[in-house]
Amino acid sequence: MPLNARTITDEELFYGHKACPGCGGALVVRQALKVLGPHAIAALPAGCMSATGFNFPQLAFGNNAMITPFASTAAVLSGIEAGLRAQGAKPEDCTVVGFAGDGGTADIGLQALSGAIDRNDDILYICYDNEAYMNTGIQRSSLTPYGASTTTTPASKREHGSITHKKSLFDIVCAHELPYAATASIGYMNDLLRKVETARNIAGTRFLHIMAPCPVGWGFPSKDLMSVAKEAVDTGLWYLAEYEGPTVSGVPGGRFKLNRNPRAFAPIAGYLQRQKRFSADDAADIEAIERARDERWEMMRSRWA
Ligand SMILES: Cc1ncc(C[n+]2csc(CCOP(=O)(O)OP(=O)(O)O)c2C)c(N)n1
Repeated sequence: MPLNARTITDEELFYGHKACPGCGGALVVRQALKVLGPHAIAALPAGCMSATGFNFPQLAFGNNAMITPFASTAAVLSGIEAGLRAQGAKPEDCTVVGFAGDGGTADIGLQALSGAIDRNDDILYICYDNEAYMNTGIQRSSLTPYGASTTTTPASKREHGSITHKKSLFDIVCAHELPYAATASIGYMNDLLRKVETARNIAGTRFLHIMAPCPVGWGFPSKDLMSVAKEAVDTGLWYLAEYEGPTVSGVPGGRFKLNRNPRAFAPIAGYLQRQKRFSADDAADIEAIERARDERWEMMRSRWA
C-alpha cells in the first residue's frame, strides 16, 4: 500500500522556516522529506526554499542540507552521491535529493540536470514550480504561463503579461529516457506522496516536477493554497503524469502514463479570476490559454492515455 496523507509520519524534517504563509514550495519540501526520511541529504540552489530554510544560526532542516550555486543543483547532487559512495558512507535509505525552483531548473539549472541524467547519477531532483523567480521579486521564468503578470512581463492596457506559454519541461526531461519522472501537484497530495515514494525506490536519476502555487506571486489569499493547486489540475492547466524509462519499463523509448484523465475540465475563467496575476487578461487571452491546453491534452491523450 503506497504512503498517503493519513499514513505518512508525523515526524517533521522541515520546520521553523521563514517561508510566507501558504507557501506551496515549503509544503513540497516538508512532505517529500517525510517520505525520504532523516538520512536523505538535500541540496537547494538560491531560491525561496534556501532563502527561508537556512537562517544562520537556525537550520530549518532536520536532515543534512546545503545550498548550491544557482545553476548547479544537479551537479552538487552528483558530487554528494559520489562522495558518499567513495567513502563507503551511504546508508541504504539515503536519498540524495535536490529541491529547486522553476527558474533554477528549467532555465539556469537545465544543463546540470541534463548532465546528471546523461550519467544516470543516483539522485532525485525535485522541481517545485511556482511559475516565476519568486525569491528575487516575481520575475518571469520559462515556466511562467501565458497571460501571467510578473515584474518582467508586467500587465498593462497594451500588454497582458507573459506572451509565451509554459515550456514543456517534463517532455524535455523524459526525452533523456531516464529511469523515472513524474509531474505532481500539492493539490493532489496522495498522488504526490506516492510518486516521491516510487522515485525513492528506483536507482539512477529520478525527476519530479511539482506544481506549487505561491500566494504572493500569484495574488491569492494564503488560505486558498490547496484549492488553487487543485484547480490548476482540474482546469487541465496542469496534469498528473508519470514516465518509466526503458530500463524500468522494458519498453523502448519508455512508457508514459496519465494519472488523471478527466472527462471535462473545470472552467479556466474562474481559476484565472481568483489570481491577481491574470487580472488584465481578456476573452482573447482566455481563448489562447484554452487552445494551448486543449492541444496539449490532445497530444497526451493520444500518446499516453
Ligand atoms: C548565478 C545567479 N544568478 C542570479 C541569482 C539571484 N537569484 C537568487 S534566487 C533567484 C530566483 C530563484 O527563482 P526560482 O529558481 O524560480 O526559485 P524561487 O525563488 O521561485 O523559489 C535569483 C534570480 C543567483 N543567486 N545566482
